[in-house]
Amino acid sequence: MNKILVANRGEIALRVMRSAKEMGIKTVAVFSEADRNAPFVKYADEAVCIGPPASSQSYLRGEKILQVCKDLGVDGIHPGYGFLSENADFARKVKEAGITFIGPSAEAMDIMGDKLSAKAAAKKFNVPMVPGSEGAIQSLEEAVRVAKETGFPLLIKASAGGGGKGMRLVEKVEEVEEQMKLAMSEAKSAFGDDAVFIEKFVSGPRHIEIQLLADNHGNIVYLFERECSIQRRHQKVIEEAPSSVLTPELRKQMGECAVNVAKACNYSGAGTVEFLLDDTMNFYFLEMNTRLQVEHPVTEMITGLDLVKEQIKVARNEKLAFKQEDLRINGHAMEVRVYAEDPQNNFLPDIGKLQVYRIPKGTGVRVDDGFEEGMDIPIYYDPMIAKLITHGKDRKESIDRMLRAISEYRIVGVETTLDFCAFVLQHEAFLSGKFDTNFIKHHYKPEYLVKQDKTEEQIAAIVASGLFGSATAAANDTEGTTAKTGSKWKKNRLLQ
Ligand code: MV4
Repeated sequence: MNKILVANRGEIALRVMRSAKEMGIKTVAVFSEADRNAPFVKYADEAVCIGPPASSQSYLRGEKILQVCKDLGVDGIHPGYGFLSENADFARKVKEAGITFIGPSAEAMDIMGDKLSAKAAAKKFNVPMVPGSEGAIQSLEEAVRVAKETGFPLLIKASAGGGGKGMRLVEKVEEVEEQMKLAMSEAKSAFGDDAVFIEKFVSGPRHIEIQLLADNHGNIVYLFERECSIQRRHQKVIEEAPSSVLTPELRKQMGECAVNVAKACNYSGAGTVEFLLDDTMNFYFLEMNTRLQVEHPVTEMITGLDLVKEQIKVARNEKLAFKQEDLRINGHAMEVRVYAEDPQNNFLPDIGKLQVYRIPKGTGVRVDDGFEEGMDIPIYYDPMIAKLITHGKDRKESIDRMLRAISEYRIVGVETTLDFCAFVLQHEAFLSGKFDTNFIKHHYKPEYLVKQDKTEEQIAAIVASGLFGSATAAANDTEGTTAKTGSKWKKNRLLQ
């Protein structure tokens, strides 16, 4: 492989290109008009504008991207995450064009993209499932019968859904028929497929996912787990590896089950198997993500591997250079997602100009970002500014390091989730490891982040950034009147 096109944008496009560069592989960026000045565009050896800002007119245009590949002699495509990364039809077209798709086969993506076929495949390998229906529910009568057998509360899930999309909670038998009708019509309009299934509702579960790596020669290893239980409306807030609750025995059991899920779809490349873990430490298969995930850096920190390099090596048909016995967990890693969202205002996206943007540094700190000071956060895409990752000898050190790194981060111009993350990291329930996917619902109120005098905070942030002159100029710029002033919240301070 001599030249890779990255069919993505932002931090992940840059992250992929860095690994390609280390491997001596040329890189091509494709970008929308909104990303013309983005670091990933400057970093690439070649860059081509593929359309207007809207994703549907740029990053989702598979045919256009394939044309760029042909024009520039590209021989591999890395899809990153989101956009076309889990689109089996795109993977098929890439292959038909004689280009290597850096990811699993279209067939594996088809099986795992449909939750019912994913469960059917995994079931053949004795992977534990939440009790519920066998396959799609065919009638309202069947729904009522299965619901009674399963017990309440239960979930109706869309087979074409996933990641929390297309789920309905049903508390009692009288609601089953109505909720079934609603679930099916919603699934039909959202996904073009009305197939739904029933699962018993696991209350207060933890979200544990296993990172896998498989080559094209039948070798599969698990790179241990990530715990992603701290979520808000199915958006992950904090991820860590390893989980603070898995024993070595449970880790091995879940790892081997995940390997079986990969076998069930003849998987190749990097992939992730999601499990729910209940309060009695029973685990259940949820779904498999057939892409590199946002939170992959925590796995890189504890294993010492570069997952993008591994993906590229697998795509070049190389054998994995290590076996399961060779792998060890080294220390502990945390990741927080830094979003341009306002935690005081229902996490509404807060887009605008990064008037001051200074990243934390030092031992055990990694920042994967795709912005520079002075850039605007575009309104067209996910408002994630950066991923802040720390590594330490144990969980405590990774948390202490994260709090230190958050306190060094300087962002003026947009509200961010940094202080909100600091709140979570200092909470007794988080520190003790006794938390589940309801943490934010149970423990967070906007009042817990203390409002601070705007002017005082703004001056403090600008002075601390060492950019007094330039930031003052920016703040005085009359054309910048829509740009907000800095973070209003006291750093790392907890009410109560
Ligand atoms: C569940 C569940 C409880 N019981 N399934 C949400 C995302 C999707 N991957 C599956 N999800 C859930 N499925 C049963 N049978 C609870 C969730 C869930 C959840 C799972 C992982 C992380 C955060 C979550 C937040 C709410 C609900």
